[in-house]
Amino acid sequence: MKSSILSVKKALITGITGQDGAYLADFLLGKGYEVHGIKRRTSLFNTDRIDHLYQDPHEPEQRFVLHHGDMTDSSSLLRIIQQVQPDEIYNLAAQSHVAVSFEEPEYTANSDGLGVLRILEAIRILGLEKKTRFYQASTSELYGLVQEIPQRESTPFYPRSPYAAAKLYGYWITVNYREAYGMYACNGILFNHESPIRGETFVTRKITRALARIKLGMQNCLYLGNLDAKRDWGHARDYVKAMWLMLQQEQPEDFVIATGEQFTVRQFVDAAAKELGLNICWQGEGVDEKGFDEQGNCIVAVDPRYFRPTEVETLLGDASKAQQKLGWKPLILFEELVTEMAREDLKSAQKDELIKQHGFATFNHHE
Ligand code: NDP
Ligand code: GDR
Repeated sequence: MKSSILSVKKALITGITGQDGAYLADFLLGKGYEVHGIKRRTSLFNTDRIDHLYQDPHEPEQRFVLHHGDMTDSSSLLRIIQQVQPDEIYNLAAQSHVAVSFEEPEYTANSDGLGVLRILEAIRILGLEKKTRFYQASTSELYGLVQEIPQRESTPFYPRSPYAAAKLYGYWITVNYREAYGMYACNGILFNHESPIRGETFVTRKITRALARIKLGMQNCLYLGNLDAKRDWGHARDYVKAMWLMLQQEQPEDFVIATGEQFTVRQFVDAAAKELGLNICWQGEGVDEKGFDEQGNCIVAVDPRYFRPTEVETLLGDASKAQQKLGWKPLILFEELVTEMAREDLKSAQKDELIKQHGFATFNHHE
């Protein structure tokens, strides 16, 4: 029927090939949205996380469409937004690795800071201020050197990396466009959230992936940086729902999204090892120089290469505003998250091992 076709909402997701983009696309398709995503050109396929959503472009009704674009390229963003005329934009694209931001600070500022401005300006230039609602992927990294425990919407920011400094600009330019032009624009200040499709170089996935491989004898040692860092870890599936809820309110506001529980990196290792039935032998506890203890057990060792010039030692969020106003609370907590990630990584390690046993090489990815 014509009327129902007309009422289909359109969402545009930048960073659709990332962890959150994939979960959000799935969620919005389930809500009946037409979902458009921006992916950047890469020499290898980068759509693994969303391949299950792919629709043959020759099919008549397209509900999932990908566009080539880049956060550093205004004209591509302008063209896509003009073409799609979205009701909602979720700006998830970013160089999102804190440690890498110390190595590529200028690029990080460009994509994570100015990139936000480019989208807001495109909305304004195209006269979509009253039509298009905007979500900015802000972060608990803004709190950095924390000024208050737990952190809430009113806690002062103190960024501790080029990534966080770029995101600080993104946060404030979103607030400014809301105030200056009456746009429906909001910041989700999301604390760390993970899943089995988390990027392999973030600490949680690095741990579950490595321990699964160690369990199968495919790897000897897991090298990590600061084991005492404390994080408030939730599940990405819960967090993308909060993003959507933020764009369904009468008034645009900023919200902290977190579990309210905190664990150290070391505790994450212990929980994952327990799930996999592995004995962890920590560096310095009867371990020889090659990285094995006397029984040949695996170890976890500290490699200062993974220390950051300035570290965020502790993060703990208070999401009571989100609970009150959005009716949001996390459904998946630490233990269930670790279990799901460890089991999924064990399955993929088993698959890799099988491929290897049948004479096909599997490659190690270096972190
Ligand atoms: P990922 O690193 O998994 O995904 C980032 C996405 O951004 C990928 O699709 C990536 O493309 C894309 N991207 C990177 N640079 C550009 C660019 N220049 N132009 C276009 N696209 C680009 O991050 P997450 O899914 O974990 O996070 C989503 C957002 O939320 C990010 O902005 C992150 O900073 C923020 N955030 C994340 C938190 C978390 O714990 N996960 C917590 C708080 C905020 P490609 O696949 O090609 O690399
Ligand atoms: P973070 O996530 O920096 O919080 O940013 P990450 O998983 O990279 O680090 C968490 C903590 O673990 C310590 N750590 C290590 N980190 C990595 N990556 N590799 C290691 O070997 C290692 N050893 C210890 C880190 O020092 C840190 O303290 C994530 C990203 O998703 C951001 O985009 C997002 O904004 C924030 O979460 C909220």
